[in-house]
Amino acid sequence: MITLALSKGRIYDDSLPLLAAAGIEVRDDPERTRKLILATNRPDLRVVLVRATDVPTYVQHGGADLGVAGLDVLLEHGAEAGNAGGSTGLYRPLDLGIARCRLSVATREDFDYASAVRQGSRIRVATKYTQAARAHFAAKGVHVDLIKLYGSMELAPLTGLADAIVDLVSTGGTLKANRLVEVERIMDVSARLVVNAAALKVKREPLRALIDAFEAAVANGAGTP
Ligand code: PRT
Ligand code: MG
Repeated sequence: MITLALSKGRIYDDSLPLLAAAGIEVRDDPERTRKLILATNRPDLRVVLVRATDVPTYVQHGGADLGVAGLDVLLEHGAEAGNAGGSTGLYRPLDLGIARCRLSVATREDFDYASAVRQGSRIRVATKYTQAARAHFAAKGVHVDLIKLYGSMELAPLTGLADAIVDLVSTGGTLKANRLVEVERIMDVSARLVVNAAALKVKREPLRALIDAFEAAVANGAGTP
């Protein structure tokens, strides 16, 4: 049996066309069932639904053989695992090009980020992405006090909790609705296929075939809308 870890929402939705292109159909709709293990048209393949941030944990520890996770999630997970940039036991073979967004710095419209940076001021930055943020500001030589949040980062500059946030942006609608402006793009983000390294040895043939099928689907543009 091969177990594929996905998270509900955009990762699942964007993965479906890639799965279809690889000849895989999921038997249940995650929005309509409370099941966490979903069968597919392949008797040897099942999908497990986990939180987006738990996908690398499942794959790393063998709760799933492979999974789909955003680069943002992988970078933060790697840092927590004490291994910035990548995690032991996690093989990252493929950029799926789905769930695309960017990690950016945003501030209130009336905060002069450029001059704060130029003057070498200490900037208070609220974010869920502390690892990526720390690396970014360290590389720029900008002094920051990082404030870890778990959600609704947009609120931080509006309440005076922070001068800036580091958050994911796709349409920019959320920033705009909260009168924030994107002042710096840190990196482009997309979802990656991750595979348990030990499983890749034990279940080599079927996992290789699956990775190849995903690769072909990506190359044929199945993941791009
Ligand atoms: O929502 P939950 O707490 O369960 O978990 P999650 O937020 O980790 O999962 P989910 O499904 O929201 O995101 C899964 C992955 O999708 C992320 O890890 C990213 O790699 C990717 N992704 C792509 C995004 C976005 N686009 C995105 N726009 N993840 C989050 N957002 C959020 C962003 O944080 C901000 O609040 O959407 C808002 C901005 O969107 P715009 O369109 O208004 O700019
Ligand atoms: Mg979310």
